[in-house]
Amino acid sequence: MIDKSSPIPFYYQLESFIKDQINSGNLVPGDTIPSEREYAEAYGISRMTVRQAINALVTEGLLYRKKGSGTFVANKKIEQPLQGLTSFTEDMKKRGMNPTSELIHFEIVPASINIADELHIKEHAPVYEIKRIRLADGEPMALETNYLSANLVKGLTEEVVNTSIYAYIEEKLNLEIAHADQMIESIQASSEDARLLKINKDHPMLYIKRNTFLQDGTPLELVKSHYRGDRYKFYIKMKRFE
Ligand code: 16G
Repeated sequence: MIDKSSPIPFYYQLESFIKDQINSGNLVPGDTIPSEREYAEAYGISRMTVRQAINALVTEGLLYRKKGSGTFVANKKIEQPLQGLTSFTEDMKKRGMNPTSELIHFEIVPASINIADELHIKEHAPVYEIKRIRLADGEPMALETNYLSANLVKGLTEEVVNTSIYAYIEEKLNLEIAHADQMIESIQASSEDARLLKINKDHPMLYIKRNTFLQDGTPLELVKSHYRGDRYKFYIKMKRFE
C-alpha cells in the first residue's frame, strides 16, 4: 500500500489509499479509521506523515474527528447543481431521499425597509416570515428563512410550508416561477444554527441568498439559507464560449 521506492510522498500515498477504501465501500460513513499509531506501525511511516494524510482528508470533508473518540468516515456530501431553479423538495426526491421540514417560525410581519426593497413592496406591507429546518432522510441539512409577500402568495399556511412552497405557488396559485439570483458565501455556524441543526458552533456553513422572480419580473421570494458545509457541495458546468 505504501511503496517506499516511489517518488510519490508517503502522506499522499496513504491519503489515496484511504480514499480508495472509502470509494470502494471498505470504509463506510460512521466507521472509525485506525489510529495514527496503528497506521504508522502498519506501514512503517512516521506519525507525522499519517497526520498529514488524515488532515488533508479532514479538510476535504471525507473524514471528521471527534474529540476523545477518534477519526470517522464522513457522510458523502450532496452534490447540488447550480443550474436549474429547483426546490429542496424536488432536489431530495430526485436523489431518492425523503424531504421533510421542521417549522421553527411562521408569521405574517410588516416588511422592514430592507425586505420591502428586495421584494419591491411598500415598507410595512405584510410578508410571510418562514423559518424551516430542511431535512433529508431525517438528517438536518439547512436552516432556511423565506420572505414572501402575503398579497402575492395568498393563503400560505403552516400545513403548506411543511411540504413544498414551490408546489403550492405553481400548482395552487398557478404562478410561474421563472428565474433567480443566487449568492453563496462561506460562514461559520451561529449558536442558533448549531442548536437547530445539531452541529457544533463555528461549524463550516454555506450562506445562500436567493431572490426568485416570476415570469413577469415580480419578485417572489427572498430566501436566506444556511447549508451545512460538511454535507453540501455545489457544482456548475461551464462553457468558454456561449
Ligand atoms: C430551496 C431554495 C429556496 C426555496 C425552497 C423551496 C436554495 C438555496 N433554496 O431550498 O429558495 O424557497 O427550495 O422549497 O436552493 P420547497 O418547495 O420544498 O418548500
